[in-house]
Amino acid sequence: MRTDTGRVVHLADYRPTDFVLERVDLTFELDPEDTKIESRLIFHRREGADPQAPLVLDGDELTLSGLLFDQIEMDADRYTATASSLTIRDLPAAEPFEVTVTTIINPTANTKLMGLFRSNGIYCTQCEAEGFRRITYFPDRPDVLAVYTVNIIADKEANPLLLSNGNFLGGAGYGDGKHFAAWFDPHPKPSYLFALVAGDLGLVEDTFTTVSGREVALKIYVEHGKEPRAAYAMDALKRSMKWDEEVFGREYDLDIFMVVAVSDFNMGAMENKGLNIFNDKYVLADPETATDQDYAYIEAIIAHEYFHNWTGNRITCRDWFQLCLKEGLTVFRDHEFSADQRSRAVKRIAEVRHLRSEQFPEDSGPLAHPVRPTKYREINNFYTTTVYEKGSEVTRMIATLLGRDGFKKGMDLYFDRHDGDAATVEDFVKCFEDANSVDLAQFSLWYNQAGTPQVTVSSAYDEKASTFTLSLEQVVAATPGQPTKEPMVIPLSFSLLSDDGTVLTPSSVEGGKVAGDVLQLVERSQTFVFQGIASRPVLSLNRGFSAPITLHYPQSKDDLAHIARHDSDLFSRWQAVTDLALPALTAAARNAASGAAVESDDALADVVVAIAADESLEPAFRAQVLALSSEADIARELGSNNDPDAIHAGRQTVLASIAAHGEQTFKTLFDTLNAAGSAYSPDAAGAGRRALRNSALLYLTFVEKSPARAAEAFAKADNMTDLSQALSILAHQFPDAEETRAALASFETRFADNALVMDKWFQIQATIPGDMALDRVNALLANPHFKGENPNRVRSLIGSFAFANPTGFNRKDGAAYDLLASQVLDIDGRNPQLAARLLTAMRSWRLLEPMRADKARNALMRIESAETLSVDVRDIIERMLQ
Ligand code: 0A1
Ligand code: ZN
Repeated sequence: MRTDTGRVVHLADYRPTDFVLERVDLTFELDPEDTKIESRLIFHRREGADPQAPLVLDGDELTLSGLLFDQIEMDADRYTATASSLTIRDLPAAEPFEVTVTTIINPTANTKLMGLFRSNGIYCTQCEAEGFRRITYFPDRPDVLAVYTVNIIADKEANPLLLSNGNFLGGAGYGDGKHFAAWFDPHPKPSYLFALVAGDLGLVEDTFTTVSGREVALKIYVEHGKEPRAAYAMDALKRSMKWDEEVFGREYDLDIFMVVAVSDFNMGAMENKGLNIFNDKYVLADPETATDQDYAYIEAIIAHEYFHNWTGNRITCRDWFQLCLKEGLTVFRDHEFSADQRSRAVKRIAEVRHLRSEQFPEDSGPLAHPVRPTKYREINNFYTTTVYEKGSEVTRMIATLLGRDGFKKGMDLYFDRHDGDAATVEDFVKCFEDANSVDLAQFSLWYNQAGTPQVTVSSAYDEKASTFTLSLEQVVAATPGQPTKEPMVIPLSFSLLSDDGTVLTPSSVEGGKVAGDVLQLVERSQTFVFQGIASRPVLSLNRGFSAPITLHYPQSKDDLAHIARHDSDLFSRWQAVTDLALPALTAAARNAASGAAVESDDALADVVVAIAADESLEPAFRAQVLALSSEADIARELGSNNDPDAIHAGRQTVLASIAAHGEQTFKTLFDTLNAAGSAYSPDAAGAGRRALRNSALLYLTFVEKSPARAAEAFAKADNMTDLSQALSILAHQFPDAEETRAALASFETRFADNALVMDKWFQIQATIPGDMALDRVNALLANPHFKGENPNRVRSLIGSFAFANPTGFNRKDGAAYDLLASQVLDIDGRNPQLAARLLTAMRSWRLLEPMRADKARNALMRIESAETLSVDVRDIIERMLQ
C-alpha cells in the first residue's frame, strides 16, 4: 500500500470540468484475475473553457493498457498515464472527440471492496464515492452526468447472470463458452451510480404497477437456496414504491428495478440506478434467523435505497461536499416511511436514541464537522451520522418550520426545478424559500456550523398577571476549525400543560416568533412571554425532538412525572421519564465510583413500573421506557473523566431496584405476552410485544438472580428475536453460568452454516461486560467462523467490542485499545474504509479518566507512527489526535 497523505479538497475550489462528457460505452470482458475494460468516451470542450486545457481523468491503482483517439492509437507524447490519472493534451477546441481507454484489473485481488470486486464468486461493483476510477480512467466526479451503454462478456456457466444499470437491450452467445449482455441506461448519471453484477444467483420476482399504469419488473437476486428469505425485502420494496408515489408524488422511471444481495460489502447498501447492491444482512430474513430489528432495518434500507432514485439519482450532488443533499434528505424520507408503516412515536424515540448515542458524540469530539463540510482529505470518512442523521434532522426542521403544505410545496419545486441536475444545498434551500416566500439564510447555519446547540431554559409563572415567561439561551461549543458560532434558528415545539393535563392556550405571545405550537429561538438569548395563562403550567419543550439540541431545563420531578403522564406526544412522555431517570443513573455511577451505597429512587421506579403496566400504551413504547438510558448516554451526561466500570455498576443497581419494585408487573408481562405458540409476524405490533416481554425477562433476572428463566426462554424460543434476547441476557448477566455455556454452544451448532446468524453470536459475546471481554474477543478472533476479510464479521466482533462494550473495551490496563490498534493496522492493509470506521470507536477518548485516556493515546500514537497507513486511517487518526 502507498503511504499517501492525501490531498485536501476544499469546497471553495469547486469549478466545473473543462470537458463535457456526452456518452459512455463500456465493454467488460470479465475474468476473475484479468478483467479487461474498454471505455469509449465522447467529450466536447465546455463553452468558454480554456482551449489549451488538457483532459485529466481520474484513476486509482490503474495501469493503462491502450488508448485511442477517434479510434486511432494515440501518440505517446500526447498523454501521461500514472496509477492515479490520465492526462491527455492537444485536444480539439470545440468539436466532439472520442477517447477509448483500455484497462485491465484484477477483481479477485480487490480487497478494498471499491470498484469491481468478487464476493463469494459474484462479480460486483461499488463506485460511490470514488470507486469507478478503480475500474477505468474517468472524470470520476458527481457533476459529470452521461448516458451509459454497457456490454458484459463472461463465461456463461459461471456467470449465467450479467447485469448492469437501466434496461436490458439483449444478449447472445459469444463463442468459447462465453456469452454477452448489453444494457442501456437512458438516464444521465454520474459514475458513482454505475453498477455491474455477474455470477450465478437465485431470483425472486414480482411486479409493481406504477400510478400511471406502467408495469415494473422487480427482481431480487440472492445466493441459491436463500430465495425464501428475500420475501420480506420484496414486500418492503413494493410498499416503498407505493409510499413514494402517495407521499412525495414520485414514480419509478425504468422498466426494471433490481436488488442484488452480496456478502462482502463495506456499507449497508448502494442505490446504483436500477441495480441496487445490498449487504445481504439487509435483504435476508425469516423468523428463524432474523430478529425484529433485522426486519426493521431491511424495511428501512430497502426504502432508503429506493427513495434515492429521486433524491440522489434523478437529482444528484454537484460535488461530495453536498453529500447531505441526497443522504440527509433520503434518511428523512426513509424515517417518514418507517413512521408511517410502524408506530410514529416509537420510531421517533429510536431515531433520537440513535442520534444521541452516535451523532452527538461525533459532534462534540475531534471528528466534528458541519452537515455540509467545507474540506475533506478522504471523502469515505464523511459518510457519517452527522451527514446522514443530523442531515435528516435539518430537513425535518424545515418541515417543522414550514408546515406540511409548505414543505410539500418546496419539495415539489425542488423536483421540478432540479430534475436531471447535479445540485447544491443552496439550490435545495432556495426551493423552500421560493415556494414559501421565506428567508432561510440564518436557518442555513445548520448546514454550515458544526456542534450540537446547548439550550438553557428557565421559566417563571406570574399568577397575578396570568403570564408565563420563558427565557432561553443557546450556545454552540467550538468545534475543529470553527472557534466561534452564530446563533441558529431553533424550532421548539411546546405545550403548556395544566394541572389536569389539558393544554393551556395563550391568548398571545410576545418576544419572538411562534407559529402554532412551535416557537423559534433565533437570538443568542430570548425571552418569550405567554399571556392569558390562568394557572401554573408545566412546560413540555422540544416535543417530538423538533430540534437536534441538548436542552438544559431544570424541571422538578413532579413536573417531569406530570409530562410523563399527560403529554399527548408520546415522545415527550418518554423524554420526561428519561429526564427523571438520568439523575438517578448518574448519581448511581458517582456512588459506585466512590464506593458509596446506591440509594434506590422509588419515585422513578413508580413511574417506570406504572408505564410498563399501562395497557393503554403500546408495548413497544413501554419497552423503550424500560430500556432506560444506555451506559454511553450516562457517560455523556457525566461529561468528562468517565469511569465506565462505575457507570455500568451504577446502572445495574438502578435496574435492580426497578426490578424489585415491579417484580409482579414483570412476571405478569412475561407470562401474558408469551409469544410462543402464536404465529410469528414481523409487524410492529408483534415486535413490540416481544420487546416488552424480553424487557420483563431482563428485569426478572435481576430479582431472581438466576439464569433459569432466561435458559428456559432460550429453550422455548420459536423465533430469532426471542432466542437471541434470551442468549444475550444469559451471556451478559450470567457469563460464567453453565446455562450460558450450553446456550452459546447450542446456538453455534444450530447456526454454524449461517454467517449472518453467527454474527449475532459474535456480537453477543463481544459485548459481555467486564475485564474478561478482551480474552473472549481474542479467542473468538481464532474461531473458524470468524473471517477477517468479511466486513460484517469484523463489525460484529471487533466493532461491537469497541463501540458497544464500554467496560470491556475500556479495561484499565489499556489492553483492549492495543487490540483495536493492532486490528486497525492489520485491516488497513486490505480494507482501509473498514479500518478507518473501526478506529472512530475511540473518538471520545479524551473524555475518559486520565489513566485510561493516557493508554488510549498511546494506542492511537502507535497507529499514527505506523510505517504505512491508508489515507482513510491517516485522516481519522490525525484528526483524533489533534
Ligand atoms: N449511498 C449509500 C451509502 C454508501 C456509500 C459508500 C459506499 O461505499 C462502500 C457504499 C454505500 C447509501 O446511502 O445507502
Ligand atoms: Zn443513502
